[in-house]
Formats: sequence, C-alpha cells, structure tokens
Amino acid sequence: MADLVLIGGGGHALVVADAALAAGHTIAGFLDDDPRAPLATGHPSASRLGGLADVAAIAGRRWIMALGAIPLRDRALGRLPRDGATSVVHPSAVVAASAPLGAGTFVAPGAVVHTRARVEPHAIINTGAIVEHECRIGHNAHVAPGAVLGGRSRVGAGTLVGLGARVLPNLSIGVGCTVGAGAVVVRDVPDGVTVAGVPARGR
Ligand code: JB3
Repeated sequence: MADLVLIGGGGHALVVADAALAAGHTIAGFLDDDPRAPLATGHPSASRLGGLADVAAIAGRRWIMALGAIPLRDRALGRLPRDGATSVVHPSAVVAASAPLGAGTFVAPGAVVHTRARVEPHAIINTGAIVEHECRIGHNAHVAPGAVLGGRSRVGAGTLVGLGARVLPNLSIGVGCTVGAGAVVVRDVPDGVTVAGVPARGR
C-alpha cells in the first residue's frame, strides 16, 4: 500500500492516520506548521516532514489532505501537485463497487457510500455518515459524522453537511454551503448559503 504523507497534523489527521494504517497503508509522515501538532506526539506516523507550504517534501509521494477545515483545505490544495493524491477508506466503511471515489477522498470508519453514488476528489465522508444511492458529493465537500443524505441528493464543492444533519432525497445543496449540525434539509439550498434547524432555514 501507499507510503502516504498526510497534509495536516491535527485532530482530523489523527483519524485519517488511524484509518490509513487500518487499511494497510504505511505513513511516511505529515506536513503541519506546528511542530507540536497532535500527530507529532505518540503516534506511529510521528515524523513531521515540514510545514504546509513545504510541497517539495511530497514530491514523488502519495498524499492525502488531512486538515479538517474546508477553507484551509482549499488553500492547501491549491499548492499541491495533482499527482499522488490518494484515497483512504477505513476497512469498516462500505463503499459500493458501483460508487467511484475521486482521488484523495477519505471515507471514515462505519461510513456507507451506496450504489452509484459519486464522490469527487478530496471529499470527506466522515464517521458513520450515510451517502445513499446515486448521490453526488462535490470536490472537497465534507459529510460530517452521522450525517445522512437521502437517495439522489447532491452536495456541491466545498460544502459542509454538519454533524448528524439529514438531507431528504433528491435535493441539491449548492457550492460552498454550510448545513448546521442536526439540521433537516427539506428543500434545495442555493450556493453559498448556510442553513440550520428543523426544518432547515437560511441564516
Ligand atoms: O468534528 C470532527 C469529527 N472533526 C473535526 C475536523 C473535521 O476539523 C475536528 O474536530 C476539528 O474541528 C478539525 O480538525 P483539524 O483541522 O485537524 O483541526 P485541529 O485539530 O485544530 O488541527 C488543525 C491543524 O492545522 C493544526 O495542526 C494547525 O497547526 C494546522 N494549521 C495550519 N494553518 C492551521 C492553520 N490551523 C488553523 N486553525 N488555522 C490555520 O491557519
């Protein structure tokens, strides 16, 4: 399996590192501006290879974006080479054979990506999230732990579907949106809009 470099060394990187090791990857190290980032202490992948801008450290290596915050991820992705982006799927996750995962996708423990769903590069399908049949998950979108997307729903690039949120089937959430934790989305959400509550309303 790939000798991976994790981009980021914080809390999300801890989860990505454990999933990568469980999936049989080896970890070359990580990039983070903080030498005391959580991944640097007491983890088998403790080797810090440089700061987030030290892209030379990943030349010729496989890597995965392991920062959690979407704006930080976006900024860092803009500097990174296309080559080498590698997906990590925890062995307890279920990804349908008919569901293609884009490069650099992370699928966390217990997550499900159902039949004919499509996940674009660098998306996060976090712990226990359910992406139902024929959903579309955009580039660098994040489906947070416990969120559930009904069949044929769409999540735009750079959108966060928060912890435990629910999205009813066939709905579209735009690009750069935020769906608050626990929200229940019952109608389409336009680009750039934040919604929260039950039923979810714009903020
Ligand atoms: O909620 C869950 C399950 N996961 C969250 C994840 C999606 O996002 C997690 O709880 C955190 O809220 C967040 O994880 P992340 O990004 O790993 O957060 P944190 O543990 O704070 O680590 C951020 C890392 O990014 C640190 O090691 C920082 O050194 C590094 N970093 C570099 N530049 C920066 C910046 N962090 C911030 N906040 N701002 C910067 O400009």
